[in-house]
Amino acid sequence: MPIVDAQPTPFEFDLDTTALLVIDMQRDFLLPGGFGESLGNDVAQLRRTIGPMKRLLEAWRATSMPIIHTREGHKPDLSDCPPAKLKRGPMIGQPGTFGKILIQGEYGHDIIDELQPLENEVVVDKPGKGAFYATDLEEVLTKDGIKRLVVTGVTTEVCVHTTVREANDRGYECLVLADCVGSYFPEFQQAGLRMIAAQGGIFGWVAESPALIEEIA
Ligand code: C5J
Repeated sequence: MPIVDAQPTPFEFDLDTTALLVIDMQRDFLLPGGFGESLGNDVAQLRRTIGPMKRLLEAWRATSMPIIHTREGHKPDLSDCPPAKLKRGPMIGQPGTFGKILIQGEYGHDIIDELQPLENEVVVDKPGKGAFYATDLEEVLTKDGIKRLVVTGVTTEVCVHTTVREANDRGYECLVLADCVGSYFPEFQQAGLRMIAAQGGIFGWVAESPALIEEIA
Protein backbone atom coordinates (compact mmCIF):
# COMPACT_ATOMS: atom_id res chain seq x y z
CA MET A 1 0.00 0.00 0.00
CA PRO A 2 1.36 3.46 -0.84
CA ILE A 3 1.97 5.62 2.24
CA VAL A 4 2.17 9.42 1.97
CA ASP A 5 4.03 11.60 4.43
CA ALA A 6 1.14 13.61 5.92
CA GLN A 7 -0.11 15.41 9.00
CA PRO A 8 -0.93 14.28 11.64
CA THR A 9 0.21 10.78 10.61
CA PRO A 10 1.23 9.05 7.37
CA PHE A 11 -1.75 8.46 5.05
CA GLU A 12 -2.09 4.93 3.75
CA PHE A 13 -4.21 4.18 0.68
CA ASP A 14 -4.63 1.62 -2.03
CA LEU A 15 -5.22 2.01 -5.73
CA ASP A 16 -8.56 0.14 -5.71
CA THR A 17 -10.42 2.20 -3.11
CA THR A 18 -9.13 5.75 -3.58
CA ALA A 19 -10.49 8.56 -5.77
CA LEU A 20 -9.30 12.07 -6.53
CA LEU A 21 -11.85 14.79 -5.90
CA VAL A 22 -11.30 18.11 -7.71
CA ILE A 23 -13.64 20.69 -6.21
CA ASP A 24 -15.01 23.68 -8.12
CA MET A 25 -11.96 24.66 -10.22
CA GLN A 26 -14.34 26.86 -12.21
CA ARG A 27 -13.71 29.95 -14.31
CA ASP A 28 -16.17 31.94 -12.19
CA PHE A 29 -13.89 31.46 -9.18
CA LEU A 30 -10.46 31.48 -10.82
CA LEU A 31 -10.36 33.70 -13.88
CA PRO A 32 -9.06 37.24 -13.64
CA GLY A 33 -11.98 39.59 -14.37
CA GLY A 34 -14.53 36.98 -13.29
CA PHE A 35 -17.08 36.61 -10.52
CA GLY A 36 -14.59 35.85 -7.73
CA GLU A 37 -12.47 38.87 -8.56
CA SER A 38 -15.56 41.09 -8.89
CA LEU A 39 -16.20 40.44 -5.20
CA GLY A 40 -12.83 42.01 -4.40
CA ASN A 41 -10.99 38.71 -4.08
CA ASP A 42 -7.39 38.09 -5.12
CA VAL A 43 -7.69 35.25 -7.64
CA ALA A 44 -3.91 34.74 -7.58
CA GLN A 45 -4.45 33.03 -4.23
CA LEU A 46 -6.48 30.36 -6.03
CA ARG A 47 -4.51 30.30 -9.27
CA ARG A 48 -1.33 29.17 -7.48
CA THR A 49 -2.98 25.74 -7.24
CA ILE A 50 -3.18 25.30 -11.03
CA GLY A 51 0.45 24.24 -11.60
CA PRO A 52 0.50 21.64 -8.79
CA MET A 53 -2.93 20.37 -9.86
CA LYS A 54 -1.83 19.92 -13.47
CA ARG A 55 1.11 17.82 -12.30
CA LEU A 56 -1.12 15.85 -9.96
CA LEU A 57 -3.72 15.16 -12.67
CA GLU A 58 -1.03 13.99 -15.05
CA ALA A 59 0.32 11.51 -12.49
CA TRP A 60 -3.15 10.40 -11.35
CA ARG A 61 -4.37 9.83 -14.91
CA ALA A 62 -1.53 7.35 -15.40
CA THR A 63 -3.07 5.16 -12.65
CA SER A 64 -6.38 3.30 -12.60
CA MET A 65 -7.85 5.47 -9.82
CA PRO A 66 -10.96 7.50 -10.62
CA ILE A 67 -11.17 11.28 -10.81
CA ILE A 68 -14.32 13.18 -9.88
CA HIS A 69 -14.72 16.89 -10.60
CA THR A 70 -17.38 19.09 -9.02
CA ARG A 71 -18.89 22.40 -10.09
CA GLU A 72 -20.91 24.70 -7.87
CA GLY A 73 -23.85 26.23 -9.66
CA HIS A 74 -27.53 26.33 -10.43
CA LYS A 75 -30.14 25.67 -13.04
CA PRO A 76 -30.91 28.68 -15.25
CA ASP A 77 -34.29 29.15 -13.49
CA LEU A 78 -32.54 29.09 -10.08
CA SER A 79 -35.10 26.58 -8.81
CA ASP A 80 -32.28 24.76 -7.00
CA CYS A 81 -30.92 27.89 -5.33
CA PRO A 82 -32.31 28.39 -1.84
CA PRO A 83 -33.65 31.94 -1.27
CA ALA A 84 -31.30 32.22 1.72
CA LYS A 85 -28.29 31.69 -0.59
CA LEU A 86 -29.61 34.10 -3.20
CA LYS A 87 -30.22 36.74 -0.54
CA ARG A 88 -26.51 36.80 0.31
CA GLY A 89 -25.42 36.19 -3.29
CA PRO A 90 -27.81 38.29 -5.38
CA MET A 91 -25.35 38.25 -8.29
CA ILE A 92 -25.99 34.51 -8.85
CA GLY A 93 -27.79 34.20 -12.19
CA GLN A 94 -26.93 37.77 -13.20
CA PRO A 95 -24.85 38.50 -16.32
CA GLY A 96 -21.10 38.57 -15.62
CA THR A 97 -17.92 38.71 -17.70
CA PHE A 98 -18.14 35.00 -18.46
CA GLY A 99 -21.91 34.54 -18.77
CA LYS A 100 -24.58 34.28 -16.12
CA ILE A 101 -22.82 33.82 -12.80
CA LEU A 102 -22.72 30.26 -11.42
CA ILE A 103 -25.31 29.03 -13.90
CA GLN A 104 -24.97 25.60 -15.50
CA GLY A 105 -24.08 25.73 -19.18
CA GLU A 106 -22.44 29.16 -18.96
CA TYR A 107 -18.75 29.59 -19.82
CA GLY A 108 -17.86 30.83 -16.34
CA HIS A 109 -19.54 27.88 -14.64
CA ASP A 110 -17.27 25.37 -16.35
CA ILE A 111 -13.87 24.14 -15.26
CA ILE A 112 -10.78 26.13 -16.26
CA ASP A 113 -9.06 25.09 -19.50
CA GLU A 114 -5.92 23.82 -17.74
CA LEU A 115 -7.88 21.22 -15.72
CA GLN A 116 -10.67 20.23 -18.11
CA PRO A 117 -12.04 16.75 -17.25
CA LEU A 118 -11.39 13.88 -19.64
CA GLU A 119 -14.39 12.01 -21.07
CA ASN A 120 -14.09 9.12 -18.62
CA GLU A 121 -14.06 11.41 -15.56
CA VAL A 122 -17.23 12.11 -13.63
CA VAL A 123 -18.44 15.70 -13.21
CA VAL A 124 -20.82 16.29 -10.30
CA ASP A 125 -22.88 19.48 -10.39
CA LYS A 126 -23.76 20.69 -6.93
CA PRO A 127 -26.01 23.51 -5.77
CA GLY A 128 -24.41 23.74 -2.33
CA LYS A 129 -21.00 24.11 -0.82
CA GLY A 130 -20.70 20.43 0.08
CA ALA A 131 -20.35 17.89 -2.73
CA PHE A 132 -22.78 15.41 -1.15
CA TYR A 133 -25.79 17.70 -0.71
CA ALA A 134 -28.37 17.20 -3.50
CA THR A 135 -25.93 15.22 -5.69
CA ASP A 136 -25.29 11.57 -6.56
CA LEU A 137 -21.70 11.64 -5.28
CA GLU A 138 -22.32 8.99 -2.63
CA GLU A 139 -23.73 6.61 -5.30
CA VAL A 140 -20.77 7.28 -7.60
CA LEU A 141 -18.29 6.48 -4.82
CA THR A 142 -20.17 3.41 -3.63
CA LYS A 143 -20.40 2.02 -7.16
CA ASP A 144 -16.60 2.26 -7.49
CA GLY A 145 -15.96 0.88 -3.98
CA ILE A 146 -14.23 4.10 -2.92
CA LYS A 147 -13.28 4.46 0.74
CA ARG A 148 -10.62 7.19 0.57
CA LEU A 149 -10.60 10.58 -1.07
CA VAL A 150 -7.68 12.75 -2.05
CA VAL A 151 -9.22 16.21 -2.03
CA THR A 152 -8.17 19.27 -4.03
CA GLY A 153 -9.83 22.45 -5.29
CA VAL A 154 -11.32 25.68 -4.04
CA THR A 155 -12.01 27.24 -1.72
CA THR A 156 -10.27 25.63 1.22
CA GLU A 157 -12.48 26.93 4.01
CA VAL A 158 -15.78 26.75 2.10
CA CYS A 159 -16.44 23.97 -0.42
CA VAL A 160 -13.36 21.90 0.42
CA HIS A 161 -14.05 22.00 4.16
CA THR A 162 -17.79 21.38 3.84
CA THR A 163 -17.13 18.37 1.60
CA VAL A 164 -14.33 16.89 3.68
CA ARG A 165 -16.23 17.27 6.94
CA GLU A 166 -19.24 15.48 5.49
CA ALA A 167 -17.12 12.82 3.78
CA ASN A 168 -15.49 12.12 7.13
CA ASP A 169 -18.91 11.74 8.77
CA ARG A 170 -19.91 9.35 6.00
CA GLY A 171 -16.88 7.17 6.74
CA TYR A 172 -14.42 8.24 4.04
CA GLU A 173 -10.78 8.88 4.89
CA CYS A 174 -9.75 12.19 3.35
CA LEU A 175 -6.31 13.47 2.45
CA VAL A 176 -6.28 17.18 1.58
CA LEU A 177 -3.36 18.37 -0.56
CA ALA A 178 -2.22 21.73 0.81
CA ASP A 179 -0.67 23.03 -2.43
CA CYS A 180 -3.73 21.92 -4.46
CA VAL A 181 -6.37 23.72 -2.38
CA GLY A 182 -6.75 27.48 -2.30
CA SER A 183 -8.49 30.25 -0.42
CA TYR A 184 -8.78 33.91 -1.40
CA PHE A 185 -7.68 34.63 2.19
CA PRO A 186 -4.17 33.46 3.22
CA GLU A 187 -5.16 33.36 6.89
CA PHE A 188 -8.15 31.09 6.11
CA GLN A 189 -5.92 28.83 4.03
CA GLN A 190 -3.52 28.39 6.92
CA ALA A 191 -6.20 27.94 9.58
CA GLY A 192 -8.33 25.76 7.31
CA LEU A 193 -5.49 23.31 6.78
CA ARG A 194 -4.53 23.30 10.45
CA MET A 195 -8.14 22.53 11.46
CA ILE A 196 -8.23 19.37 9.35
CA ALA A 197 -5.18 17.71 10.86
CA ALA A 198 -5.56 19.05 14.41
CA GLN A 199 -6.56 16.84 17.32
CA GLY A 200 -5.12 13.70 15.75
CA GLY A 201 -6.72 14.38 12.36
CA ILE A 202 -10.16 15.46 13.54
CA PHE A 203 -11.57 15.09 10.04
CA GLY A 204 -8.66 14.21 7.80
CA TRP A 205 -5.00 14.34 6.80
CA VAL A 206 -2.96 17.06 5.08
CA ALA A 207 0.03 16.54 2.75
CA GLU A 208 1.81 18.22 -0.17
CA SER A 209 1.13 16.88 -3.67
CA PRO A 210 4.78 15.98 -4.56
CA ALA A 211 4.78 13.50 -1.65
CA LEU A 212 1.69 11.80 -3.12
CA ILE A 213 2.92 11.92 -6.72
CA GLU A 214 6.13 10.18 -5.64
CA GLU A 215 4.03 7.32 -4.30
CA ILE A 216 1.88 6.82 -7.41
CA ALA A 217 4.45 7.50 -10.12
C1 C5J B 1 -17.47 29.49 -2.59
C2 C5J B 1 -16.51 27.39 -3.18
N1 C5J B 1 -16.41 29.89 -1.91
N2 C5J B 1 -16.36 26.57 -4.22
N3 C5J B 1 -17.47 28.34 -3.28
O1 C5J B 1 -18.46 30.17 -2.61
O2 C5J B 1 -15.78 27.31 -2.20
